[in-house]
Amino acid sequence: MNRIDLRGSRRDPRGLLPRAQLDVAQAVEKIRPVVEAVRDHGYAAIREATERFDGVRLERLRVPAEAITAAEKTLDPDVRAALLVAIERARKVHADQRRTDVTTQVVPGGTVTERWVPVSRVGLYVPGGLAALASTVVMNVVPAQEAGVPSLVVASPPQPSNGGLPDPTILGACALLGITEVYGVGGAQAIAMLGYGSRGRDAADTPGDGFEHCAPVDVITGPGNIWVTAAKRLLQGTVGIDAEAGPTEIAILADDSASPVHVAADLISQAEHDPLAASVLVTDSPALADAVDAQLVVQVAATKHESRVRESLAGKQSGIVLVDDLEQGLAVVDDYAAEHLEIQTRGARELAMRVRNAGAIFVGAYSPVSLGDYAAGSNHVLPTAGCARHSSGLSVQSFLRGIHVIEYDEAALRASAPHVVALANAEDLPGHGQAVTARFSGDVS
Ligand code: HSO
Ligand code: ZN
Repeated sequence: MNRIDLRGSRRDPRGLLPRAQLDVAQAVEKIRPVVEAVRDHGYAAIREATERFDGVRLERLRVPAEAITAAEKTLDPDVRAALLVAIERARKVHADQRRTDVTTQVVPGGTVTERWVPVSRVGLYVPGGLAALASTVVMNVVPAQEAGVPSLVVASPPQPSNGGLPDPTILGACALLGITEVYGVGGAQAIAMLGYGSRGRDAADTPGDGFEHCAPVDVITGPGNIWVTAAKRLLQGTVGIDAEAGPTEIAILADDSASPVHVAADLISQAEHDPLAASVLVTDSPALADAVDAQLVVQVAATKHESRVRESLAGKQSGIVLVDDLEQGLAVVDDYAAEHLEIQTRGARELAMRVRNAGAIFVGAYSPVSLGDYAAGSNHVLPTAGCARHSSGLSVQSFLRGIHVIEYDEAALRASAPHVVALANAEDLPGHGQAVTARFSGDVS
């Protein structure tokens, strides 16, 4: 791997490891006509785009209930059992994220209540083909369910290999989660369908009675390729959108107590996702750095997706950073704000508590990122590309709105009137003040 030696230097760590830049803005212009066609013509445009991009002729949008049930039955038993464990653990963690309404007595007779209300309908996009990740269904659906979202739908590309239905493992995961509304549509046209619904503005194009249309959702979440990301960007404002996910990242802060075998395996585990994935080791131990490099030679040669992993580890977004001590290491990882940060040092827990920027932190020798990807109970939809500086991963909170409910009685409003009037006049908006004073028939100046 690239080696960056920061020892004895006060070099600013910012920008040491350049992140992959995707040109989403350009992709937005390419998919704009598809999204607008779906908005205007609904199903007719979805069909046309699906034939053009996926080579599948659609006869319906919605996956029949029997196909979802059948997919659950054909799940490999070990995969089924593991999905159930993943779901149960994620439920435990996300159930604890639920929020309770809080009423604050601001003044005698005047209260503000914050009511937490789930959005009504959520659309989860699940990519198909190589990127069909059943665990991602769990990580998106569980927080929405625990938030209390009443209507949840999944869209996933039709697979010619599965008779034009979405990937069977995705369907099986939906069944285990109790999702019954699934659409076999992918790409930008799926995002547009979720955002605008499948009826289209032009009623003449719309199939009539008995056709199972997709109604528009309020929030769209889930990963996807650049076209999906571009369509989500275009739909933003019409619906709520989760963060744009870039290539995955792992940073490991380690000292000489870490096992080079574990460190190398963990770096490979995320490099396996994508040639653009970033794997970064930050250490104060040159001996560990050398031992990890040696381990990588052995482990990369034996890994299944060798060429992808090689490309990712050799990329300029990946590398080993040598620091004088763990204090400097902490500054480097904080600046980098990794999607996943492992701490494999003595006193790892204390160090982890001091980290300010990371999507998720994995503490000690027995908490690898891949545990979190599937079965720790934590969420694996996390901020990439440095967004951990300002954002969090997917959670129950992502599907809730906090609504302030304000209730003052007459005496409380009367006592507040001078303050409203003063500020209203200062902003030259006297009508605001009058809306209060009008209630007291001129007895407030
Ligand atoms: N590491 C990915 C999530 C994932 N890994 C799904 C395997 N399956 C992004 O956090
Ligand atoms: Zn992963």
